[in-house]
Amino acid sequence: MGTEKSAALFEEALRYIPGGVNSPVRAFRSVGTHPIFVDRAQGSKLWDCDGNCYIDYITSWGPMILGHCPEQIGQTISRVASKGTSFGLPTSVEVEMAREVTQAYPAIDMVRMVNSGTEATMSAIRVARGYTHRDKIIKFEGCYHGHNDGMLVSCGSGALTFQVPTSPGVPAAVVQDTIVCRYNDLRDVEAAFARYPGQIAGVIVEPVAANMGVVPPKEGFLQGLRQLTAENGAVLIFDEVITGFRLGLGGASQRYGVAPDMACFGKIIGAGLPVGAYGGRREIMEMVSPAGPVYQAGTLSGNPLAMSLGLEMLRELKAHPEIYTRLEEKAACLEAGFAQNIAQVGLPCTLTRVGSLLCLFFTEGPVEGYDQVRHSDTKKFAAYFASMLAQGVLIAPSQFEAMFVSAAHTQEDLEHTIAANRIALEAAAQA
Ligand code: KE4
Repeated sequence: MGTEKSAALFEEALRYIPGGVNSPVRAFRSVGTHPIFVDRAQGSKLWDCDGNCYIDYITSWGPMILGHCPEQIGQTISRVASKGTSFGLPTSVEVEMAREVTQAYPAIDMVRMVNSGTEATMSAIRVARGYTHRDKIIKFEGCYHGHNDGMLVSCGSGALTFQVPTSPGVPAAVVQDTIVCRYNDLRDVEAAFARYPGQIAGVIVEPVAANMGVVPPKEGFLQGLRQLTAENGAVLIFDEVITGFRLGLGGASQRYGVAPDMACFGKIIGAGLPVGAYGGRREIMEMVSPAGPVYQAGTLSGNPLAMSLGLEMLRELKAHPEIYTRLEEKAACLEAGFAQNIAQVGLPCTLTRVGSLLCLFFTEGPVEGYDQVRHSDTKKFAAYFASMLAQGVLIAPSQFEAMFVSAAHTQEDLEHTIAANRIALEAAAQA
């Protein structure tokens, strides 16, 4: 089937919405076609408005770890919504959510709910600055922490996809306190601390970089950041908006055995509704208004509907930790199948995987940071993406994103995906 309805919708959307979409990477610009418009999704499948069915590996960029419309979530929506959707006053479900998050993530004692990952990282950075009375923040090339001004420097995801790492509209004064280091390069971080002694409030890092494709932390990288920040009185902030509750209940902190001072969450904790969160050690979080002087607020923060759905999701994951084992197995199955295909087609590709996050880079390995990632052949990726889509497999429309495996992906889905990957690699080889 064609995608005429999506094309027509996109045409109209362009009249009213910048770029026709409400978030840049959805525009399919980097893969040279118009986006598909979604009609519905169920489990591992997603249907566009032309009736085409796809195995979905975008999964809303991570939230749908259980697949679309999991049974227990659907029942909650009507039950909760019938009692009211927002009050602007505290509710018991916010206390339950805060308890679940802090119990799952031992490094943090307290957590504040916000409405997006961007708000979470923006707020965490403000708190780190308020706590240390310092201004500078270290981030890493290719890492994306949302679109707050100070972080729109050498960032990943959509900004990398469009090769505009530093966005217009961000005053130079705002980014003068943002120091950019190379991911996986502790010497860079050491040099920054030596250059700015006593001035660096914190280091914010994706413990597994998943916005320049998936780039795992090298052995000792996270541990080194932990040591350097402790030695220099800086706050270590793990941006676990993608990895939180994805790599396990304790996220990357648990997987790599490194306890940050603060952590940011999003995506999975909202089960697809707008939610973000930031947390930290008690002495840090008690800086946050109204407990302390650092101001942060939000009309819909802790929204009862979003909290209720997120709580259902977290409780399902907590009650069934075998979900994470299955996710690991499914992603490993894809990785093995892709690796076999790459060897047979003989294309210079690098496959990375951490848990249920995968990425196929069209560049020689090893891929350890932005320096290697940026050499990826995005033309070959575009051909690969188009072939996968035509074969009913929907992956992120950008080389610089992750492939997300969900609990709903079946063995049949995986086998179809591996077979499609082989054909799509041949298509990329011709590009
Ligand atoms: P949001 O403000 O989009 O909820 O979260 C920002 C954010 C913060 N930190 C990390 C590690 C993130 O991955 C994100 C957002 N992720 C992208 C996907 N790579 C969102 C997709 C989009 O921008 O449309």
